[in-house]
Amino acid sequence: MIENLLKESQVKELRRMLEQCSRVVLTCHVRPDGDAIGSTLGLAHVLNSLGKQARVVVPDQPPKNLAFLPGYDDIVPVSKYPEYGARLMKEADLLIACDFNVLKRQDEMAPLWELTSARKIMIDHHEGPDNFTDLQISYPDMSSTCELVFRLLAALGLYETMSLEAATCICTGIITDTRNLTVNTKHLDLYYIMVALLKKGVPKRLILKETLEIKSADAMRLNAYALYERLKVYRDHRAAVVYLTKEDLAKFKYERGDTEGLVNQALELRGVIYAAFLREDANSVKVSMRSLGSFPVNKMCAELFDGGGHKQAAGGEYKGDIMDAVKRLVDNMPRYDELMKQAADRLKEEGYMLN
Ligand SMILES: [Mn+2]
Repeated sequence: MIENLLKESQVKELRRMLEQCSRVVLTCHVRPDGDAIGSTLGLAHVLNSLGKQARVVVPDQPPKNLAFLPGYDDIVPVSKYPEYGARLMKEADLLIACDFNVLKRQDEMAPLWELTSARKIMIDHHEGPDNFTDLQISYPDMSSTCELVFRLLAALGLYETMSLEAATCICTGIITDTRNLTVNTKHLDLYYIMVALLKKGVPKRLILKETLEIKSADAMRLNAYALYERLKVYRDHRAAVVYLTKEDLAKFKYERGDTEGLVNQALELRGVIYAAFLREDANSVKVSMRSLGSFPVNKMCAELFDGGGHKQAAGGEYKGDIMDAVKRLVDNMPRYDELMKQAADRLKEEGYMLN
């Protein structure tokens, strides 16, 4: 029931490289999320159970809301342990890069790649990967790197040996990148993959609670404040914009991840087809956009905010004042009205009640 969507030659090469290695470093992008940590830790569990010495070495500290994952305490953040991280990189004979497509996504950790003579594999689902590994396993169609990891393990015949710990990590990446199978679920057999993971005894309720539902009181109030004070709807353009200034963030003791989901909430408004969330950072404005149907927020982010991403989920950055960034977005909305109308017409045809 789970289809084999993988290139046979890649699976073969992966098998060969895994057979030959003994010391493996698994790594991911800076500011890791559930998919980055789930895929690296999940693979580490599997490789360790095969008798390899696998370690997860990441650029910076993973977020606290992933601390429930088995193996979390053994992760080595290079920002905290630079020498130990460098030594593990040097000693490795295989380096597996998960959930990123360009080396600069490793930030301060990228230079460590020059220290190692290990063979290198990319396992990722972002579009337009750079060529910086010996084996590039890149499937932009996949919901998550964890979906890809599961398919690879299944193709290698390792499903039976997958421990509950490994399954829990892999399931977490699928759940966080798809917001519990509500977005990005292109392959229908992803549901069968979930069944296969649940059969291992994966604690789905715990994963949902820890990754998608838990918030601090400050974070909850920050979100409420944002929606009450800083949300504006532009009916004529079927758009919603919400923003937070540095002062707003300081008032509610903002921590990374606190505004996760805010842009999706703005998109829940009836009649709205695209939403933007702008957050004032130390020296720039971070922009995050979401859309329904065919409206391409990646185009908008590329043209207005030097960014990009997927059609329905994209991001960018603005160097300057936050109110200027908001103005830039709003002033440019008419330019995208034609695309907005096309998207709206198609959604109506599909039965969406847009008003
Ligand atoms: Mn991902």
